[in-house]
Amino acid sequence: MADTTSCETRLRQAVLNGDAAAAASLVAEGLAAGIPPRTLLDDGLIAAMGEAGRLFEAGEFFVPELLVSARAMKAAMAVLDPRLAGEARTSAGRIAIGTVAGDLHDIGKNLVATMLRGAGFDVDDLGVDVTPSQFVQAARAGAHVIGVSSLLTTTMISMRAVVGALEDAGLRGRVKVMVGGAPVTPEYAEAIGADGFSDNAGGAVTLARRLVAMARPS
Ligand code: B1M
Repeated sequence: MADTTSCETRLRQAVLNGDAAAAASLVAEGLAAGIPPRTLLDDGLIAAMGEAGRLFEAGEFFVPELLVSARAMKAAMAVLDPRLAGEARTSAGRIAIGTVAGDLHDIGKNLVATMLRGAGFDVDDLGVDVTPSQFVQAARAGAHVIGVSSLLTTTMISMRAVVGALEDAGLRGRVKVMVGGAPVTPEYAEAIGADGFSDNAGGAVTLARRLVAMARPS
């Protein structure tokens, strides 16, 4: 009998099972069947990571399970990325993005970077465990916007250090700072002196456009 379970549901399950090959081929199958890339992303991949977090909190998943799920998500993202990125050609501005010092979570940050590239930004991805001085270096290299991601309540405090380091380097007047990540709130962003916050990748693109216009007045 044919499997009538939706592609998004099977994709979610493949990521939770840590089955990278199945996750990648389900994305390809979904795209070929005409399912919009954003549906596969939101209802398949992001939903799976949310469920992995819930299982972790409930004591049903441990770090190894999170790791294999994250690996499956990345394999699926490699297939989805070109379809999310679109075909923008002229540069909308320069953004350096990274995950703060002490924090190794990069799935959300990578997603934001993909969406920014798709919207035409030149993105310098600094990776994970990025120190304040590395963000300063990226600003000196010409970034209009510094994007800082954090997934842990214990590391989000380093976001304040990034803003402080940019101030100390005398760069705060010309570079804007945007922050995001699951524990970050608009109130926290304001309290640390960041210029903007978004809780999702699409919103990050809208915010980046606004911040680049402020950093690079026409
Ligand atoms: Co970790 N982890 N983890 N983990 N992990 C969380 C974050 C946690 C909430 C799980 C839980 O308890 N429910 C919890 C944090 C609790 C807290 O701080 N209050 C946690 C913990 C405790 C830990 C460890 C300490 C576990 C341990 O070792 N005991 C450890 C820390 C390691 C470290 O970083 N030093 C750890 C490790 C890991 C893995 C390595 C196993 C793996 C990460 C793999 C990787 O990223 N390469 C992992 C994972 C996968 C998760 C969960 C399950 C999923 C995170 C994720 O990828 N979400 C997570 C639970 C959860 O979030 N529900 C959890 C999907 C992603 C698309 O969403 O990253 O939120 P997100 O990004 C979104 C938005 O936030 C926003 O846009 C993105 C797209 O919509 N956004 C931005 C993100 N950055 C932005 C930047 C912007 C703008 C928007 O501008 C610059």
